[in-house]
Amino acid sequence: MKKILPVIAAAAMTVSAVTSSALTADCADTDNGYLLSFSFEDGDENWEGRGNASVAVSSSAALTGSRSLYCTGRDSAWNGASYKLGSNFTAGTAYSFSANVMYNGGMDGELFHFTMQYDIDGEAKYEKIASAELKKGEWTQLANTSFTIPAGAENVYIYVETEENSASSVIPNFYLDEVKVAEEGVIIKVPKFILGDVNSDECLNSLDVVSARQLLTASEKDAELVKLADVDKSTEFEINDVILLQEFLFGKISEFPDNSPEPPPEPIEEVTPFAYEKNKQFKAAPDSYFNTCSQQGKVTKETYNGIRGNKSLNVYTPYNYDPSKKYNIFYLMHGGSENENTLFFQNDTMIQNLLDHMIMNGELEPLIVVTPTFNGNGSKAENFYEEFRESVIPFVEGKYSTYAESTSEDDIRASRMHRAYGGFSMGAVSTWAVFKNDLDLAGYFMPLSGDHWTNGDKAAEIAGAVDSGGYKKNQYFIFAATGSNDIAFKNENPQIEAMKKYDQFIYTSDFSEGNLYFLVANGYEHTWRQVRHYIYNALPYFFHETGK
Ligand code: FER
Repeated sequence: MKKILPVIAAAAMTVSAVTSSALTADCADTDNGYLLSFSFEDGDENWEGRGNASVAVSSSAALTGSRSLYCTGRDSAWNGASYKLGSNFTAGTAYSFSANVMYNGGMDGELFHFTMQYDIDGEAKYEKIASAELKKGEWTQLANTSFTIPAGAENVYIYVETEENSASSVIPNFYLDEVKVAEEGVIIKVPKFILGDVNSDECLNSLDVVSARQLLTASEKDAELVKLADVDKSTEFEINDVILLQEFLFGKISEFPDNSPEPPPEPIEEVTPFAYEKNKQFKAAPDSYFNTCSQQGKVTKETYNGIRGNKSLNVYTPYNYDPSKKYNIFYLMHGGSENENTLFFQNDTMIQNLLDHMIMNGELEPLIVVTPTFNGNGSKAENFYEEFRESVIPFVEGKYSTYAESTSEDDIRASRMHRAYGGFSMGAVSTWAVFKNDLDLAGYFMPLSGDHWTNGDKAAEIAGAVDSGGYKKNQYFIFAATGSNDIAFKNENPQIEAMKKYDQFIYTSDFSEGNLYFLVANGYEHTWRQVRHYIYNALPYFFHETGK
C-alpha cells in the first residue's frame, strides 16, 4: 500500500505531496520506549558467556549498524549468551521480549531458544520465551510480546541457546543483535535500514530533514545516524545530503544518487607457493642446525599482565627482523614440568638455532616464534586457549609485526591463515584445545606427541569445532607428529585414525589437496632432543594457503 504523506520542507516551508515508492513504510508510531535495548555497537553491554561459552563484539556480522555479539566456545546446547535483568523488572509482570540471531556453522534448521533462567526458593528454573528454527546465514527474530516473569522469581537472566536434542552433533557459534525488552504488548519490530530515515521512525518525511539538519550541526555525530543521513553514500554526511533528502521528499528526484567510493581492490594474497610432498616422510635435521648460526635471530623475554596474572614468554624474531614488514607467527608450547624457556635455553632444544639455519638456507620463510607457558595462576594446558585469545595474542601482536592489522578480535581473525599453534606433550594437549576453542584465531596446528584431553569423543569434538565455526576444508590444517616409540603414540594414533573418518578431514601432507597429516618418526621417543626434529619437518608446510 502506498501512503501519501504531507511533507513540510524545512527549507522552503512549502507543503507538497509525495508518492515515492520509498515512502511506503508504515509511519504509525514505533514505540521507542524500550526498557532495555542492546545493539552491541560499542561493547558487550554486560552480556556474558553462559557455561564455557565466550561473547565478544564482532564486526563480521550485524543486523543493524556494523557490529553484533559473537558467541563462541560452546560445549553444550545450553551454553550461549546471557544477560542478568536488573531490579527494575518485576516478578509476576509480563513484558515484551525480542532478540535477533544468526549462525553460519553446522547444519541448516538449528532450533534456537530465547530463554529465561530464574530462581524460585533458591532453585533454578528455565522457561522458553521464544524459539525458532533458523536458516544458516539468515538473521531471525525470536520474540514474544507477552512473557511473564514468574511471581517470586529472583536472579533473572535472559539468554540465547540451542536445542538440547538437536539432530546435529554440532554446537554452532552464533551472532546476536538488537535485543530489546519493552512493556507487555509492544510489538518490537526488526529494525530496518531505510536510507534517509534519520530519526529512525521507519518513515521518510520532513521530520527526517529536521533531524538531518540537527545532525549536521551536532558536535558529536553518532556513526549510525550518519550512515542513515549520508543519502548519497559518499561516506561523508554533508549539506548536500540534506538537499538531496529535501529534493527526494519534494519529488524532484525519484532516487538518491549513489556516490559510494570505489571498493578497495582485493588485497593481494601474501602467501608463498610451496612444493608439498603428498606423503612426507620423516627426515632428521642436520646436527649442525642446532649449533649457533652465522645469521642469528633474536630471542626476547617479555612480561605481560594477562587474565592469569603476570607471566613471561619468549619471542624469537628472525635475522634482520624489520618491523615495517609482516611476519607469520607460530606459538609453540612446552610440555609438562617445563616452561617458557625450555625451547630456547636447553641443550636438547635450541630451537632458535634450528630456525636460524632453516631461514638462512631458504627452507623456511622468516617468521616470529613465541614460546608462552600454561604454568601458574590457575592456567593449565587445557584452558590456555582462553589466555591465548584474551591476553597472549593481543600482547604479542600489539608489539611485534604480524599480519594482524590491529589487536581487535576481528583483525586477529582476519589474519588467522598467518597464525599457527603447536606444542609437545601437554603442549599438544593445549594445541587440540586451541583447535577446539580458538579455530577462529589460527589456521595451522602442530600437535606433537599428545592427544586431545576430554571425557567426550576426541575426534568428534575436533571435527565439531570445524562445523561450529563454519570453516571450509582449506581453512584449517593439522600437521601432527610423534615417534613410533613415543609414549603418546598409543594416544595420538587412534585419535588421528578416528579423525580420518570425518568429512572435515582429508588426509595428506599436500595442503593444497587436504588438511590433516600425521608424521611418525621410526623409533623416536618422548623427548625434545628428538621431538624438535618434527618442527624441522612440519613448519615449512605452514602458511602457504590463503583459505580463499
Ligand atoms: C599424551 C598427552 C600428554 C601423553 C602424555 C601427555 C602419554 C603428557 C604427560 C605429562 O606431561 O605428564 O597423549 O601420552
